[in-house]
Amino acid sequence: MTSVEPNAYDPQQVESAAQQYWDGTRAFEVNETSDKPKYFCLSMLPYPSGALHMGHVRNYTIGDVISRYKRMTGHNVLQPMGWDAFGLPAENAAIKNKTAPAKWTYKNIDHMRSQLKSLGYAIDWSREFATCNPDYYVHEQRMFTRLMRKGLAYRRNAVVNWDPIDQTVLANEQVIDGRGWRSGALVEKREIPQWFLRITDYAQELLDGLDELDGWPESVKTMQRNWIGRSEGLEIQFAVRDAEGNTLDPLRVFTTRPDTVMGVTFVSIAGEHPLALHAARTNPQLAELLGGLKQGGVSEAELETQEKRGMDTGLKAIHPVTGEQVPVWVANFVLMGYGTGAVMAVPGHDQRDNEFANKYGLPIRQVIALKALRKDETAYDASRWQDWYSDKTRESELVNSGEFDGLDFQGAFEALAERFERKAQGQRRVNYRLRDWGVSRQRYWGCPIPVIYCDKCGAVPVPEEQLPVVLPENVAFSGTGSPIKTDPEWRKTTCPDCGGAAERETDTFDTFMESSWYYARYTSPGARDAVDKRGNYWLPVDQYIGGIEHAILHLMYFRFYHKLLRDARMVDSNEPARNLLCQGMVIAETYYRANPDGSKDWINPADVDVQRDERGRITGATLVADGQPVVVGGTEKMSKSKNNGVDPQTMVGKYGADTVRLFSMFAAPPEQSLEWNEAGVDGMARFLRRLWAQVHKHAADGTAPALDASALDAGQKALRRKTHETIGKVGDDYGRRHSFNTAIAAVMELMNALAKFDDASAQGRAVRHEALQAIVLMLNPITPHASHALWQVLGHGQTLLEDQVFPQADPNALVRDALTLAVQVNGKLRGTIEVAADAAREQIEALAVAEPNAAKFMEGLAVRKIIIVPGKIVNIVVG
Ligand code: ANZ
Ligand code: ZN
Repeated sequence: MTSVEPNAYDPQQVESAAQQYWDGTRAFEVNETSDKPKYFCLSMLPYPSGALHMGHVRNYTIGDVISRYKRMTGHNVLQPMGWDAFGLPAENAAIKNKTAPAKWTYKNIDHMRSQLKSLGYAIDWSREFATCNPDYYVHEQRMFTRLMRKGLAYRRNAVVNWDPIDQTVLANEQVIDGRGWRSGALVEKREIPQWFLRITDYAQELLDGLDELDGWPESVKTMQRNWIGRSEGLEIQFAVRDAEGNTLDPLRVFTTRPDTVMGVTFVSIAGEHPLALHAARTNPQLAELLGGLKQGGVSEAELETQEKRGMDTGLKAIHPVTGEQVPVWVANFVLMGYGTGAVMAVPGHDQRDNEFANKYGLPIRQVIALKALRKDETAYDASRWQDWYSDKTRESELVNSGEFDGLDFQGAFEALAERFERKAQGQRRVNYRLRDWGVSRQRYWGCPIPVIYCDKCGAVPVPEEQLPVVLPENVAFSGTGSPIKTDPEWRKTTCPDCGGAAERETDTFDTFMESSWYYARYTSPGARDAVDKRGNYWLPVDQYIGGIEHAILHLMYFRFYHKLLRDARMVDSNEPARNLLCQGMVIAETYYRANPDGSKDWINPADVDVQRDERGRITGATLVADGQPVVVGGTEKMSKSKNNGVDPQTMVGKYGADTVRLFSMFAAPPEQSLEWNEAGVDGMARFLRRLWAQVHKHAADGTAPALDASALDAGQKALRRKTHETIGKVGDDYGRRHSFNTAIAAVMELMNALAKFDDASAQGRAVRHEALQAIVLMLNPITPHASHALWQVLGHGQTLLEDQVFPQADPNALVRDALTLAVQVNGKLRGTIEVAADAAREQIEALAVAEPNAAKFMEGLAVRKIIIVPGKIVNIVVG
């Protein structure tokens, strides 16, 4: 691009010069010897999918702004980056492109690294790693073998969601309407041996720890609390008899509502419950039902919504209080993995039991009455069971419950707990919804689970000196089976205990394993163990930034792993991150053309010309290629499926990184959705060009004279006050409020004031110089390249702006020497007056009564009293 103006803003040139300087001086490499306070600013690491998307740009720009700001305010800032490099997409790409997953992954990493570098993030690249590297995953393998020895890693059979097409186990979140999220295949339940980490041992600590995380969003903490799902209740025993009257093993139920025990009219058990299996041996119909229940997903949401199904087992349970015999039913909504896999059914007061009882004609009995309802509603109406459903917040009492009648929830809970404990029929119990973490995956592209199976010795952890168990990278990958499962050689090994022939585990870890401790590895590059003493210097993370979609699983595992590191004496702290910011989505307009069959061809915003009305609203759009209209489909999260992604690389190429960064920080507060619109991007580019021109124009007049604060006239003082007010606001917006859009808006306002300030006097130039320097420094966290260049234009040598002190508001500059007071007549606003800040009372009174508009309203009336609210109002009382 040629330009006529010699000093035109050329982002490409400006950005590569700044980046070269940072690289050449290793500006963002940090160590632990600094005497400044440390600050660890961490953004969630990307999956190397192939190209950065706008969500990444937003996430990493927020992190970068905070990092640079913190460094400018005197902190030793670590901002690292790495790659969450294992995972399914690499396998899918390998099948499609016939390349090894490793090769595809490394190629993507190289490309995305250069994309990140083009955005100019202040990253300490010397600490970069990819989690698929054995130097990285050896540490989680070692951790796992230690956990095995401590009994915190164990193997058991577990029912899993099995995708028959992808040949893999799916997480509950990957089952959508009973089908595999990727393949669309009907998901089957399968039981296979798998490795688990005993996260449930930490359930209470994970729950309690949330109370101390003041810097985490309430919404995330609530989601975590619900996921842990602590409930207090009783485990109660029911004796069981079969149809012939033989006594079987008793069954245990878990209930949070022992107060409803007198309303139990049957017992429901899970299809996998031992009693169900026992009964099915002699009942082919039941056996068939149990087979059918294996179909479909295992998630709770799914169980909640699916049609209630069940069957009488023919077994009878003996009511622990009344001795009455109640039937035992298999019910599809009872989970084997929660509580005891058996529920005392109270159809009078529980929704699921109620639906079930209605469907199968089982008796319904009222045992709770709401005090508020009793006066006018006397007869219990089963169809209105919810009116009688009691929660702990509504005052209720027991009815039809014999000796327990009249007790409230708490009273009944205590009385029944005491009774069952005394008779050894039950005890108090705390249950968590949180399940142990199943870490086995039947996939190739993951970290090998370091276990050896020996016929004599069983499952033996791979000895530490034999780690890492390396995943072969140079493999042919067809998609039918993992290369390490199909290779007869890879698994062959000898038993570390007895030296006999043995086989390796061929499952790999869930990729959440790698992302649950990567933050710690950044602190200790090259350490022989996962973390060394540098970990305690940097940890906990001061600011963590990432997407809300990770609010539950990732953040739970991240907190859990930190506690494992602590218990392995590798870190001192209890929690991995003090502050958490979850950025909102990046959304964009969608465009499409409908096909005759109703399907839609989604068209990328880059290929569309948009028409807008005078208020900027979209009125129509046409396809650039043919000039014909397309349908405007509304804003949606940027995604492949709606083809509304805007490529960051294209934007950086067109406008420069600083403009892209500026727009993504200006267009919305960080937690809210950000709508990408190119008109807005254009506006940011214009703003930067204006700043560029102003600084150059100012510099062209030569070195500015020194500022003499005592020699300023009113206009100069006003501009200087504006400068320092802006400094105060921007510092607070960056540091405390993380409100970057308002910080930018304040700088823009200052720019506008500056544009109107045409004072060529010596002090005028000095005041302008101070304002421009402040603007360049204040914008530096957001537009670091332009700031780097403009700082030199303002007469400084090439330097690292992060080591300049962030501007501080001068309190003297903030003092106003003139005040504006409102003038009221009998309490009604009639005008304003300007007075000196130190004006005497008589002066103010004289100016107020002389105010022309106020004088009109006082005509012919006597002044009775003048009330002055200092700095604000003068009220003249007349009558
Ligand atoms: C009787 C009762 C009466 C119940 C009533 C509720 C309301 P939370 O709070 O989630 O812990 N339950 C227990 N184990 C279950 C399982 N494996 N599958 C499905 N449901 C199960 O829920 C505890 C309640 O969920 C328990 O209290 C039990 O039903 C049911 F008016 O017992 B309740
Ligand atoms: Zn052995």
